[in-house]
Amino acid sequence: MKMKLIKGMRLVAATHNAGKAREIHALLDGHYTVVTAAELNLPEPAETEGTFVGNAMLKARTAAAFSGEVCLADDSGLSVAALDGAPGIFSARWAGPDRDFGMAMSKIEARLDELGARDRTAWFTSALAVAWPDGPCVVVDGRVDGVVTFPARGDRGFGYDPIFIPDGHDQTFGEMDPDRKDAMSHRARAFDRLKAALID
Ligand code: ITT
Repeated sequence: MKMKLIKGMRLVAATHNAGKAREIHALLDGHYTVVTAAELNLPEPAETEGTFVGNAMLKARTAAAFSGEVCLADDSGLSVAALDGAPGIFSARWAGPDRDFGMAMSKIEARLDELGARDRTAWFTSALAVAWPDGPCVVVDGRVDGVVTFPARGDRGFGYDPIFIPDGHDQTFGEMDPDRKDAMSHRARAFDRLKAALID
């Protein structure tokens, strides 16, 4: 009974990534008052876990402990099959301290070239965790499959969106209308599961 998200309540989005925060707002559809960890000046924990799920829980729990509020965290990333799933949980770290995703996308292309790999299979994963300040934490994940393409195309979205084409589509996430991305993305699929678990 207690572990539900009641419409109208305030939720802290435990993220410092503006692109993610925008999508979280859109996917919650105005049903919650969302304030971000960046707005509350909450500290960013080191992502020491080895999985998306582990790091999402770590971020949600840390934010809940500091804020005393219900916190929602997303840990996500792009995995490339020919690179054994890299950059994966290291997706943000591949972009360096300046969060240079042009560089991170070039690094993926360069690694594929070095390997002579032709397989462009890739997927995005999002793990979403909701933590209550008194301890409980619920976590789900979602995935969207596709391919990576070079050169990068489109300036919408964020991060690796300009090199990712979801299966069955021609546009990259970087070219797509944000509403279309939000209808099929890894994050949208994780939100569907979260809503099924936590919203009556
Ligand atoms: P927070 O931890 O503060 O939320 P972050 O950017 O560090 O922000 P992550 O550790 O989860 O977040 O890193 C995931 C990276 O993967 C992120 O920086 C993006 O570049 C990339 N990524 C995740 N979802 C994406 C999406 O929908 N489109 C493009 N890139 C995405």
